[in-house]
Amino acid sequence: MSTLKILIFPDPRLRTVATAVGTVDGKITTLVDNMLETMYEGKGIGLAATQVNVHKRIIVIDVSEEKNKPLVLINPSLEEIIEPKKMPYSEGCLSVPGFYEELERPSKVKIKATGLDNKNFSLEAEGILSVVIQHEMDHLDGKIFVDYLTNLKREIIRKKLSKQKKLGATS
Ligand code: GNR
Ligand code: NI
Repeated sequence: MSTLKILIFPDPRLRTVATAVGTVDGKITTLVDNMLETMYEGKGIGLAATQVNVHKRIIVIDVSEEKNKPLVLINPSLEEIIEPKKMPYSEGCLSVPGFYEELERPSKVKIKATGLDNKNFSLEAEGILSVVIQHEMDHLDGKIFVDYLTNLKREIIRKKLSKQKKLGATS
């Protein structure tokens, strides 16, 4: 296993719309292993392939306390918004390091996806899992949580991260 480099906002490659995975093969399972290692190393609770510059519809998530319940979603799609009532949650992103902002998303959703075994399944998610799934599915469509903020807030974040990159800052 190895860790992968995470693209940082405003990298334009984060705007790529990912394409569907055909069948899950060894190449995909290796990528998933490396995405999980990258997510755990970054202390993240989710990671989309887009963030590691692979533009395929693959998401890994682990919202467990013990960090031992990886969830892999291949070609995820939203089936139903079960509870549209918005849930406020302070979101962060490994591609937007150091910035957290409260967003509101539907609190309960039903999604379908393919697993590593190539089988389709449905999943009802609420609470933080619902939030993270929606955050990750946005990445696959080239969308980042800062897109929901005011232009002013997004510009401030963009300028700070661009300056850090120029200075070669590590955090
Ligand atoms: O680690 C992460 N934490 C998080 C917190 C609130 C809402 C969404 C997230 S996902 C984020 C990891 C990440 O960037 N996934 O794309
Ligand atoms: Ni993110």
